[in-house]
Amino acid sequence: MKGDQVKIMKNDLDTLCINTIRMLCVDAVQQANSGHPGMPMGAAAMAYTLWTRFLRHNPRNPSWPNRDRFVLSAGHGSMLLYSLLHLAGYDLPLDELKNFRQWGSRTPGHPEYGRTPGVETTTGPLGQGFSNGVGIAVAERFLAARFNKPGFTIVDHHTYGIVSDGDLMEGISHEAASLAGHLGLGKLIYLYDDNHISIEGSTDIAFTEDRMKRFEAYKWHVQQIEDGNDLVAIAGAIEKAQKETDKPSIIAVRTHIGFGSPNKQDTPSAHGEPLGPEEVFRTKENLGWPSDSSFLIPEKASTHFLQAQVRGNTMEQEWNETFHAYSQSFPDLADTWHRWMSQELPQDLEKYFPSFPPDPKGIATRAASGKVLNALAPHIPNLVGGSADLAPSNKTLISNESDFHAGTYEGRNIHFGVREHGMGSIMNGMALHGGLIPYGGTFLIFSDYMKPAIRLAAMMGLQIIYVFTHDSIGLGEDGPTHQPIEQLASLRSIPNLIVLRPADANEVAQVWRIALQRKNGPSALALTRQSLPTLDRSALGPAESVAKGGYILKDTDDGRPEIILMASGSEVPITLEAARELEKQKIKARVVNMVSWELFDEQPIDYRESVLPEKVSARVSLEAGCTQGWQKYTGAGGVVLGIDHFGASAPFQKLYEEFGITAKNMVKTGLQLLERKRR
Ligand SMILES: Cc1ncc(C[n+]2csc(CCOP(=O)(O)OP(=O)(O)O)c2C)c(N)n1
Repeated sequence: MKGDQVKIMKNDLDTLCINTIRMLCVDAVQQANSGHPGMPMGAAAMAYTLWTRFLRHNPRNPSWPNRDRFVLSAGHGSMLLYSLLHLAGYDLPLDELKNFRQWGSRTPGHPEYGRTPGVETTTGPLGQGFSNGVGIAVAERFLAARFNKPGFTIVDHHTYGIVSDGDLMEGISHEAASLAGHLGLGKLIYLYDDNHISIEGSTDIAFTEDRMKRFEAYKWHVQQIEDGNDLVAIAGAIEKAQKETDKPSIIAVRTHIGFGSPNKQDTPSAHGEPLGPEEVFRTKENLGWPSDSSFLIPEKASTHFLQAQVRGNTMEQEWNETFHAYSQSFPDLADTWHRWMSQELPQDLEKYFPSFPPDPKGIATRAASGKVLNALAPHIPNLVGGSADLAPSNKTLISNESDFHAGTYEGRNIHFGVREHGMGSIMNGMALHGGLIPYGGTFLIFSDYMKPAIRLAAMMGLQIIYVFTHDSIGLGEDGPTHQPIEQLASLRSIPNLIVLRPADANEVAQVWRIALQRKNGPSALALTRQSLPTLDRSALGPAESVAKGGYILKDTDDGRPEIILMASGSEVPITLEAARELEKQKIKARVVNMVSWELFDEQPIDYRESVLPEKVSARVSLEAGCTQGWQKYTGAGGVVLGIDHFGASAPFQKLYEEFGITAKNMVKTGLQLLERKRR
C-alpha cells in the first residue's frame, strides 16, 4: 500500500480526482461484469470541472429548489453520475457503487429518477435527457419571471447536461434544440462528449455533418475544445457559456472513449462492456493508479470533492435567508410558491368547474375541454402548456394569457411547434423541475410520435396532462393516416398512465378534475372532433361517477339486466340508443360507460362486480378503435365490436355505418348473443 501512495502522489489534485472518477467507473462496471466504462473515462475531466467549479447544488438536500440541474443525457454512462454523487457527498454510499446494476441497488443500469438521490431525470433512451433539460430550462425561466422581484432572486439556476453522439443523432434532440434556440434559453449549457465513437464504430460511418454548424443555425452559442483533459479550456468555456444569457450553449469537447486504457481507448469495445481484469490492471498502471486497488478513493480526492457539501450548505442557507426576507415582503407570492412546489391545487377550485346543460346537439368533447381549461386556468396559474401546432384544433389555448417566448417568459401558452416528441420530453422536464403542471395537445394519432416521452413520464410518475383530440374515425375526411385505431390500446398498455375517454361535456369536466388531482403520474384525455350530445343525467348515472373509471350509466328498472352494453367516449350515445331499441323489444339492457380502464381496474372487486355482475355473461362492447383488450370486460362469452383495420377518408357518419359502429349493429349482435345463450 505504501507504494500505491507514492504513485498517487505523482498526480496533481485535479488529475487525482479525475482518475478517482474514472477508476470508480471502471471498477464498478468490472464488478458488475456489465455496463459502459468508456464514456465516463473520456468525460470524467469535464464532469469534474463542472461539478467542482460550477455546479451550485447541495448534496445534503437534493431537492433545494434553486439548485442547478445536471442531466446526464447519455444515461448509459450512469456510473459517471453515481461516482460524482457519491464523491460529492450525496446519500449514496460506496457500497451502492459496488452493487452497480444489482437487484435493489440505488445504482441501476441507467439513472432512474426517484431511485437515487441527486438523479434529476431518468435517462437511457438517447435524446430524452437532452430534451428534458430544455423543459427544465423552460420551467426555470417561467418561474423566474413569475416570482423574482427586484432585490429578491428566488429562481436563478442553470441547467447543465452532458450529451453524447447518440443524443445528437436522435431526432428528438433536433426538435428540442430548435425550440431551445428559438426561445433563447440562455441558462441551458450542454457539454457534448465528442468522442467520435458509438456502438458500431467510428461516428464517421453514420454521422458526418458539421454538428456545431447545426447548433449555430439553431441559434445556440457554440464553442469547441480540442482536448477533453484541458481543464482550463473547459472552465473558460463554461464561464463564457454562462455569460451568454440570450442563447443556450453547447460546448463540443473532443474526448476519447475509454481514456487511459492502453488497448481499448478510442475503440467501440470501450463503449458497452467491462474492460476485463487484465485491461483494468493495465489501465490503472497506465494512469499511475495502484493497479491492485479496487474502488479506491484517495483521501485528498475525497476531501476535495466533499467541499461540495460545505459550499452547498452555504448556498442554500443564503437562498433560505433571501426567501425568508421575500416572504416578509411578498407573503402572497411566497405562499403561492409553496403551493406550486407541492403541486397543491387551490382549495376553492371546485366552484370553478363548469357544468353543461343537457343538449341533444351537444358539443365536441375537445371543445368542452377548451371550455373547462379556460374556466379553470385563471385559478391554476401554474398550469402551463400548449400544443404541437394544433392549438385551434386541440382547444388548448388559454385566452387572455400571453405566449411564452424569448424574453417574455411569464406567458403560459407555449407554442411547441410541430414537434410532438420534443413536446412530450420538454413537458417531462417542466414537471421534473417542480412548480408547474404541464399540459400538451396533439391529435391522438400522433401520440405515437411522442410515445417514448409518455412512457418515461409514466415511469417517473410525473403529473402531465395530454390533450389528445380527434380520437377516432370520427374525425372523418382526413382519412386513415389520421384516424387512430390501435392508439387507445397502445396507451392503455403503458403502466401508470391513465387514459380517459369522456362521453360528453360534463364528463370532460370530470376527467380534467382527475388529471389535475393525479400528482403521481400522467393522464391522457381522448377527445372527439365531432359533436356529442350533452346527456340529460336526470335518468342516467351522474357524471361524477367517472372517478370510478367505469359506471352504470343507464340501468334496467329492476337492476337485473339480461345483457350489458358497454362503450367509451363517442360510442356511448350510440350504445344508449342500442339499449333503448332493445328495451322496445322487451330486453333488459344495462349501459356501462367505461371512461377509464385503469381507474375501473383500481376499484374494489365488489364495486366492479356491481357494475359487471359475473352472472350476466351476455355482454357487448363498442369502441371505434381496435378490439384488443376489451375481452377482459366482455369475457369469453361476450362480443367486442370495434375496428381492426385502418380507416378511410369519408364523412364520419358514413364511416361509422360502413364499419358497423352503429346502434343497429349493437342491437343485432346483442340479440344474436342472447339467442345463442338461450339455446
Ligand atoms: C433511443 C436509443 N436508441 C438506442 C440506444 C442504444 N444505445 C445505447 S448507447 C448507444 C450508442 C451511443 O453512442 P454515443 O452516444 O456516442 O455514446 P458513447 O459511445 O460515447 O458511449 C446506443 C445506440 C439507446 N440507449 N437509446
